[in-house]
Amino acid sequence: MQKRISYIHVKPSLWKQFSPWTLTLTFLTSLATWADLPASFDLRNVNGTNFMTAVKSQIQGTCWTHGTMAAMESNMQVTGEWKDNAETGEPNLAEYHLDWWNGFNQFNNDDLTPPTGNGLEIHQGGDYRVATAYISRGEGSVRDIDGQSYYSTPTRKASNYHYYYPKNVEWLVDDGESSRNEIKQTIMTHGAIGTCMFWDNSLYDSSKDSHYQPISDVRDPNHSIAIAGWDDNKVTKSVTNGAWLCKNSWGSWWSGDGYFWISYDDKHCCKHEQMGAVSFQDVTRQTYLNFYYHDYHGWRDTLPVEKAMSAFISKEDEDLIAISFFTATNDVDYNISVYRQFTNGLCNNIATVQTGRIDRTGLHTVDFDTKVHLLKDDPFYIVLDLSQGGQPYDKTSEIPVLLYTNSFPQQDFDKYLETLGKMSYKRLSNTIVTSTARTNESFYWSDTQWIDLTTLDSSANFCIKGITSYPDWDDDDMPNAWETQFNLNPTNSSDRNIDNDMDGMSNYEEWIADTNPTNNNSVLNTSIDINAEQITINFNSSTQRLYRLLASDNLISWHDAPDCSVQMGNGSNDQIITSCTNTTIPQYFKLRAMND
Ligand SMILES: [Ca+2]
Ligand SMILES: [Ca+2]
Ligand SMILES: [Ca+2]
Ligand SMILES: [Ca+2]
Repeated sequence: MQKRISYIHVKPSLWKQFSPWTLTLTFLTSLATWADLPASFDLRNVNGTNFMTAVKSQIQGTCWTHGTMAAMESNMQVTGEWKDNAETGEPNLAEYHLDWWNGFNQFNNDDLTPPTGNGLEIHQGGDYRVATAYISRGEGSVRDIDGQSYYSTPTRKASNYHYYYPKNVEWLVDDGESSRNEIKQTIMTHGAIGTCMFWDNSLYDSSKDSHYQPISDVRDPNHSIAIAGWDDNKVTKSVTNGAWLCKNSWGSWWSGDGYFWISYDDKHCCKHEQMGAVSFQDVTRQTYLNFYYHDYHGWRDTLPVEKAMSAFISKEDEDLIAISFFTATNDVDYNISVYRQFTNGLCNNIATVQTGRIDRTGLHTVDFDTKVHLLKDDPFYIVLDLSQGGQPYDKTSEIPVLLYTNSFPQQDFDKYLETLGKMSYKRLSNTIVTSTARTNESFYWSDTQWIDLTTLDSSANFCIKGITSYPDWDDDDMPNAWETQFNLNPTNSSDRNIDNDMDGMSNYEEWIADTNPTNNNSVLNTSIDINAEQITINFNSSTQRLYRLLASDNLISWHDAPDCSVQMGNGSNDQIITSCTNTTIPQYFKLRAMND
């Protein structure tokens, strides 16, 4: 279900006069517009606000799940998305749900029949592309309280899980000062980013809390961490100063506070193309209906063609509202077309077109301006035209893994592998993961016709995903099911702004507030109680809605009312209390009900 917002004003007769309050809002985006980047920056203290979550302590080779969630959690600290969804405490996502259900391991791979037995060893590594494949399928991320379990398998999905989905995952690379500045800017705007390194005790200088692997060292990355800031003057073992501040997952006691530094000159940190600097952005509470895809393992390789197509069949009545895809390079113009027919090798009966430009390599979710209404069993064909870089696709492939464990942090890595009965790091790092494709799923355009991708590689599928919501056929923002329930017309939008039961709220407003549009006793009612210390807004709420109290002294700019955060409705007589008091300047409040 899409988030929709309605402003429901406290009745004018209840507006009261109060003095302004002192409200300190820290918006990181204001920092990000600085022309000059600061010489040092630490997300743990941005003008007194901490945008990093607690340091975790990983079990076995799950560093990459911790690097991923550290970045996603930090993004929600910056945007406020976690709080805006009435979640409690700091953002906390389930690393081990990703560990178990990423689909690349011997425990589960949906592309195998049966789905067990081959691929990565469970708990023994993965990387950001593995994490992004899992996320882009809509399988995660789930909250810590939903699916965090290392020793026993967490339930794969449940109706009470809350899913958090990064609409964009960007891959950056530091190949000079300007790109390094871009990475810094990205950290300031979007929070911590995932990175990688080759951990070896000999490369770590405990006296300076810093790591440096020279370019000449040939060893591949074996550990994942998250970058939380930088210091241009930090002294490391490299000849030039400057280092990234990194959050590790070896406990908050490790190195004093769980954080350490990696030199700007390090071989892999911010340099490795797939794992060096991965930014998980626009993390949102995910309430889509279905994800349609054939690329279960996401981006494994790139085909040098511009135009690709994926064919799907709708599972139920629904609306196609967005697609996700990968771009394999920066600065790509895209053209998405959705068709309803594919006959004689050509697409026809076009349903929608969406065009735009993507700045950076990575996963991108594009919302449609015009959604596509689908009936159960309707075929639909998504054509994606990318101006450059080729088309990312999934195929049976070798997976490099970020693996280092802290179980024996003082122990040499090879010795650690011996304890697991492994021959060498190299053997573990070269694991083939099987992908499966069928004919009539993915096609590429060759001069004058569409060619089935399986003719090139029998395991290959393009990375094109269709994303749907509950159907709203007349585009009046009230879903079919709700309109039908209350005898409204799901194929006529003129009932949107009508007030059928004449209770002062339009049918659409009743949908937003989850009240009954055919009963004038069912309406969002508010009242206000004032005393010297606080103001209480009383209202009747729905357990299916979130509520936010906003305040203003001029009716133009609105802020969260002091000491108030978004809260879930309790389903009956509810209240929000604010500390805003006194009577010299007028204060206005409005209660916002949110359908989420
Ligand atoms: Ca409708
Ligand atoms: Ca309607
Ligand atoms: Ca009404
Ligand atoms: Ca009503």
